[in-house]
Amino acid sequence: MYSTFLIAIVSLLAVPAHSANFMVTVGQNGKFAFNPQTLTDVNAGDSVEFMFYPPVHSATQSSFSNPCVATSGGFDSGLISSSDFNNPITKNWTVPDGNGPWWFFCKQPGHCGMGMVFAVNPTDNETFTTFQNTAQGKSSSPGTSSTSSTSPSPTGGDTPAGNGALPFGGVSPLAWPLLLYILATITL
Ligand SMILES: [Cu+2]
Repeated sequence: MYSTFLIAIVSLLAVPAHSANFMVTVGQNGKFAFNPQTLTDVNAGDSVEFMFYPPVHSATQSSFSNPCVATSGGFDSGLISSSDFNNPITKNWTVPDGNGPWWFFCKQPGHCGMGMVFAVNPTDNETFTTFQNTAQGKSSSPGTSSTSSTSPSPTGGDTPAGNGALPFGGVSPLAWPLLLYILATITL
């Protein structure tokens, strides 16, 4: 009887705090990027609110090994077409049971290849950097680069969004359309 009481107390203490809501912009300021690009310490029952900016983007679940391929049965906002730069269209994803990681991309043609990807709870073995490099077709080696120092990933909530340029393998996301245009011109 006493132990039952104790178990009841312990399970009450184990109940997690209120679920959190994380806001993630998609394509804000004309960038082919999610912001933040990663969320960490996300728990089951939390929700991620994707905020879609013009012109057309999606938040579509994929996998670490195939960043630009939709996972069957996974979350997919569908292609969201918006024209109002001040009032993004929002879609919510409720985090399922488990610790993740969960991987996402934008399925509008061309965007994933420019590194427009997003991760929830990436790990030391499956890092966001590797995921994004794979998306860009730049996967150098399957090994993990455990010694490389990466800049601290923004954590959800308390990091100011919409700050300066995000690293895209050293190339500004705004430069990608220009690069692609130049490449297309050269091959013509
Ligand atoms: Cu997009």
